[in-house]
Amino acid sequence: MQRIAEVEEKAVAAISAAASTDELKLLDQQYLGKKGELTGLMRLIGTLPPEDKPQFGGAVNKAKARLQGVLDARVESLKGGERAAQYEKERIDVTLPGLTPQAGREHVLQLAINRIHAVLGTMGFEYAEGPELEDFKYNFDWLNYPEDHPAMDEQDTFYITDDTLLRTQGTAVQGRVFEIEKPPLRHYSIGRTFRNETVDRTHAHTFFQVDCFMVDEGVSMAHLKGTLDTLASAMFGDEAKVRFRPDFFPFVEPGVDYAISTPKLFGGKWVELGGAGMIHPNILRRAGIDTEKYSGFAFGLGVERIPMMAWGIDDLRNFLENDQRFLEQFG
Ligand code: FA5
Repeated sequence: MQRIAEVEEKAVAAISAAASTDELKLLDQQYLGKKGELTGLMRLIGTLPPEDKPQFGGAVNKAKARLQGVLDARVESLKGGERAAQYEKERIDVTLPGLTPQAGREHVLQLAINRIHAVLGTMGFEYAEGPELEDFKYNFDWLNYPEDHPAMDEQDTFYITDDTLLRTQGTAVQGRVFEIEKPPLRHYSIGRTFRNETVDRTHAHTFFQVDCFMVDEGVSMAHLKGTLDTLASAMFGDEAKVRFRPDFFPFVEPGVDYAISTPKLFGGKWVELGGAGMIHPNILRRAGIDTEKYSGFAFGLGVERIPMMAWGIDDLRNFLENDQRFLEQFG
């Protein structure tokens, strides 16, 4: 009997001192569980004389019931505080302003491309597209490259088979249009081109070109100049001037390279933009076009040069590195 009172007292003291419901769970096991101290006392009953058994059993059960009551009460009182602490930890302040999702923006090259679409579209040119994996025929052969012409080395590229390659110039689209349409023609394309090129500040292995051409009666270099003047003013402002210098491309005769200058940029220095000229009669004849009646101009340009010029970007590798700090500045 003495022992029961001792265990009970010890247990009540421990329960009162417990600081958390977890601790109480342990105490529950320690005293009231299957292997608990009070439960253990009950087992002593077998060693007692028969007349003492009922009294002893009753005392243990009473102690157990009382302990259970004390324990339950303590659990209740600690639970409230613990819940409050948990709520506090997980509290969401609904009055805080929300996080604005970061919206993307159009890539600086896309901005230039959009502008070119707008300008050439307004002048009546129709958009045409060709594949990036192009036939040798359209990229070189039909563009009047004589066999083994050194100009093909200049644009040495990634051949996939003997007859297919990653196109080196947007001009390849010309032959695809000639195959399905007859003059009068006004078309342009914008797309990726590829060259086996040593990469530096002004050269990439993958870059964008615009190619544009027109075939109609009486088309001359004056139309070419007028179109390029309009394009230059739209891209760089009214003061932009276009300069032609003789150059060679197998698919034009005469051929020129052209540069742009405006007082606002690079102190009016000439910046080369691309090549141009009158479409070679061999090409028109191959396409079944009467060269007595029709003539045409063509020009091509590198898209990267436009934002480089407009914003003074001095390294075109920036365009494809996807550095947010660079891209965020435009648009
Ligand atoms: C051509 O590609 C001709 N197809 C252009 C043309 C079209 C001439 C129609 C006549 C008639 P070229 O190789 O010069 O020409 O390239 C044209 C422009 O593409 C260059 O002026 C330059 O702006 C750009 N470009 C060429 N190579 C690279 C390169 N590796 N990286 C970035 N831009 C380039």
